[in-house]
Amino acid sequence: MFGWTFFFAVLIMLTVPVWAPPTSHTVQRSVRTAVLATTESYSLESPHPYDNNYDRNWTITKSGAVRIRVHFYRIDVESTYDHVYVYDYAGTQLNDFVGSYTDTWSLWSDGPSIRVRLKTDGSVTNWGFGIDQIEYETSNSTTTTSVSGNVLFSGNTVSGNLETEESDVWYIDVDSGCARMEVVLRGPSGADFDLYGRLGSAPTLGTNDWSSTNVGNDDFILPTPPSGRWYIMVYAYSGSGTYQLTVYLSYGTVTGGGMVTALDFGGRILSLIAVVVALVVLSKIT
Ligand SMILES: [Ca+2]
Ligand SMILES: [Ca+2]
Repeated sequence: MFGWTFFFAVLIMLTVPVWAPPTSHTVQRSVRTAVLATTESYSLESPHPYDNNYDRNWTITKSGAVRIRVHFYRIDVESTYDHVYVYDYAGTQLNDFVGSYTDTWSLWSDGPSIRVRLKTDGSVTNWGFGIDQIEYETSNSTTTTSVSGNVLFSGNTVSGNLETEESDVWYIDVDSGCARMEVVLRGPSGADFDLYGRLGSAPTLGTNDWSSTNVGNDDFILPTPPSGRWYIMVYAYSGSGTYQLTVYLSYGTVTGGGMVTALDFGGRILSLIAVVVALVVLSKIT
């Protein structure tokens, strides 16, 4: 008899933590950036041979590029005394080539331009440098947002259609004294659409006041939202199709601070039962 009650008491103790209310139902996920890489031929030659006391810069620019690098098919400058420098878009030195190289890429300049410089001293001249290619990357993001006209009213379900990585921005006006804002998103089957919210202006993937990025559908609850115009973005993380979005605003007091979900509630009931059972068991043991 003692053995069984003790066994059940231990079992309940072990079980209870599993049913503890979840501390958070959102996860943060890194944002993918679509990038288009292009390699193209580009001809840039120093004088062959170069002169003594020579110092010249060449800047290569690709508008719209997020980074760029150059390919030297040959570099041949006097060791120690003559230099081929490469600088990034901001003027920071990337490379300092001295001596002989063939088939060499520079480091990446994280901007739309890159600068090459040849600087020589007062004696001994060699062949110089030759560039035959550049490689650059441009962002290929297709995300567009439209804000005007996409107004929401509490309890009214709206819908929209998105392709992967597209987004819609809606807004709803929240008055002072709002106890809770609940945002419910239902995406197309097999897709993963997410929610981003921001007070006062349209959210982005990187700038927002809250986000809900569960796999599949999302239900987000914000207790006591500050009053103002809340912008809510629906983002098609993966898949495409039609979604439904509903925002519920509750005014007045919401029991339990507005954060009690069905699972939380069930967990608390189970915890309560566990405590009562444990007390009964303890009273029998002692
Ligand atoms: Ca020299
Ligand atoms: Ca989701």
